[in-house]
Amino acid sequence: MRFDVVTIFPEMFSALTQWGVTGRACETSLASVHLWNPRDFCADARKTVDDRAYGGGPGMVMMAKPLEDALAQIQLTHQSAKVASGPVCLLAPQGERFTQKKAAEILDLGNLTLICGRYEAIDQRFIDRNVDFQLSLGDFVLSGGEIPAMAVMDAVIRLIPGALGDSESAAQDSFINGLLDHPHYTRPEIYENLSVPDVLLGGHHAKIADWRRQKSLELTFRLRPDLIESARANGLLTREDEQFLRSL
Ligand code: 9D3
Repeated sequence: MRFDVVTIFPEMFSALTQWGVTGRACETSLASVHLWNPRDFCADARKTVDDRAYGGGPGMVMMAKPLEDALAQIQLTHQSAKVASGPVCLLAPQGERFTQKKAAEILDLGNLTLICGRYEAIDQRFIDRNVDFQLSLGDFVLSGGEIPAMAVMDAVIRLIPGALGDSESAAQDSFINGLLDHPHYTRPEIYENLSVPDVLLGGHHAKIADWRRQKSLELTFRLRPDLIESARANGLLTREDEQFLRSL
């Protein structure tokens, strides 16, 4: 999976490329992250990438030209390597909500260009001419698109076959099966007078699996009833699951 990222803060991306699962995927070339700074594509000595908004109002607007010149360079690079350059995604509050399903769809694309906005906004003409789709992390205000871009890449990189070790991939099942995860415990057996549920200490694997499934169902039912609805609609609930849910 190849990502090309347009950002005026390329240094931020070491959080993704240097650490943990995503760092290892970059090191082993399962993923690559190429960073492009629109300031490097400015004609003027001041390296201006923003200007005041036509019509007035507070806040600056990112200019179309430096962004478009960065994009042109990305597309040239892909052309020379004889690879398709893939769609262009803008991270923006007005985008569609990013989900696990969209992470899987992006993985299928094989490569993606991500545009990170800063300041108040991006010139609409850049968006109209170049952006194929827009993604948002949700209804809260961040300072720019860099952290959302990293969140998207993290979610996608984890889906690359071989990116997770065996112990890590087990931990993925939970969202894939559409339910919240069950509670987890580790040593010591008693912590501050609180003990680990007996069933987990017994070594009876079928009973443990049943307990975990029920805890998943119960937590999801109480905290995210909407996920129970979609799990049901997607045929992910067994007759035993339905029977247990009726008992709650
Ligand atoms: C307070 C400024 N807002 C005016 C009503 C507009 C605005 C512009 C730029 C709000 C946020 C941003 C920067 N955010 C992103 O670029 C962003 C984002 C977000 O803020 N929340 C959730 N997902 C995303 S994806 C990109």
